[in-house]
Amino acid sequence: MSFTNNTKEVLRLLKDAEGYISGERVARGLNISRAAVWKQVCKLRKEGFCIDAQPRLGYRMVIPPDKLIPMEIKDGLKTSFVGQEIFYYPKTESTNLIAKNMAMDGSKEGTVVTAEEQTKGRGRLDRNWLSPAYKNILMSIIFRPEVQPSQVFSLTMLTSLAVVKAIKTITTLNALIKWPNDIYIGSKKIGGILTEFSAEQDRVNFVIVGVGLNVNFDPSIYTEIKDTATSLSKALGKEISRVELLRSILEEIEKGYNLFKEGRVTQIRNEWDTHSLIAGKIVRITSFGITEEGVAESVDEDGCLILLDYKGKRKRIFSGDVSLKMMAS
Ligand code: BTX
Repeated sequence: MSFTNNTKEVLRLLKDAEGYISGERVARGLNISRAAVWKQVCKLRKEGFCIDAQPRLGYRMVIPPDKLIPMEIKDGLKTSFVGQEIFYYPKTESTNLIAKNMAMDGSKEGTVVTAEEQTKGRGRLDRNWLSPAYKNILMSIIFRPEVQPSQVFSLTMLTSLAVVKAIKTITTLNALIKWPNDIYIGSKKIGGILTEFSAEQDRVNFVIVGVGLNVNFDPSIYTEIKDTATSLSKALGKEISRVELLRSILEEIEKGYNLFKEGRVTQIRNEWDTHSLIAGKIVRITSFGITEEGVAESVDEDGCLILLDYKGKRKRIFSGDVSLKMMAS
C-alpha cells in the first residue's frame, strides 16, 4: 500500500494527541474534509494501527503495541534502499518463503518482509525456528548482488555483524556471533540468520537473508529451547522496542552491503572477527557426515571458517551443510 503525505500527517496528529482528537480538528489542521480524514484512518487501520473512533470525541490512537508495521519502521529509517519497500504479515508460513516468491516475481533489492508469527519458520538444515506472535523480530531481505555463488555467504557475515552492532546501539548488550549464522548472548542463543539463494553456475539471481531475533519473549515456554536460548528482554530485565531495533538492523545491513558492493569485504571480515564467539576456541565440525576438530582461527572473505587442525594444517570450511560444536578449551 502506498501512503500519501496526508496519511503520514494524520498518523502524526493521532500519535501526538493526548487522548482523543476530533475529526474536525484533524481536517482543519490538514486542510482536508472530514470524509478524507476518515479515509486516512481506514487506511491506517488496514495497515495495522489500532485507532479508536467515538462519535462525539473523535479519534484516539490506542498505544501502538510495537507491531512491525511498515509505516512505523520507515518513520525515521535512514536507508536509501534497504527497507524502503516493506511487506508486513501478521501471520505467514515463513518470511524467507514469501521473500523468495517475491524475488522470483522480480521484487527489487532491499525489499523487506516482516511477520509477527510464522507457521513454518525455518532454520538451517530444515530445522524449526520457534517464535510466539508479536514478541520477536522475524524478517527477510531480498538482495541481488552481482557476485559468484561462492561469495553469497559474505551476506550472512555482514548481516550477523549488523545484528550485533544494532543490539549494541539499542541495548548496550554485547552479542557475539557463532559461525556460521548464530547470534549469542553469553552461552545462549538469541538469534540466527538463514541465507538462501538462487544461482546459475557463475552468477547469482537473488539472495534471501532471513533474520530471527529473540526480543521480548521468554524462551522457557518452549521445552525444545528452554535451556539453550535467551532473549534481549531476558538479558536486559526489560522489554525493548522491536521497531527501533529493526530500524537499526536495517541501517547497519545497508552500510555493510554497501561495503560489500564496493569490494571492501576485508573490513567486514575484520570487524566480524572482533565479535566472534569461537575465535581461538576448540571446535568440532560436522559436514556431510565428516567430523573434524581443531582451533577456529578466523573466517575468510567468503565467510568460510579457517580451522587449524591438530596436525597444524589449516582448512577452509564452507558454511553450507555444517554444524559446529564448541569443545572445552
Ligand atoms: P539454526 O538452524 O542455526 O537454528 C535452529 C535451531 O535453533 C533449532 O533446531 C532449535 O534448536 C533452535 N531454536 C529454534 N528457535 C529458536 C529461538 N527462537 N531461539 C533460539 N534457538 C532457537 C538459525 O537456524 C536461523 C534461523 C532463521 C529464522 C528466520 S525468522 C525469519 C526467516 N524466516 C524463516 O523461516 N527463517 C528465517
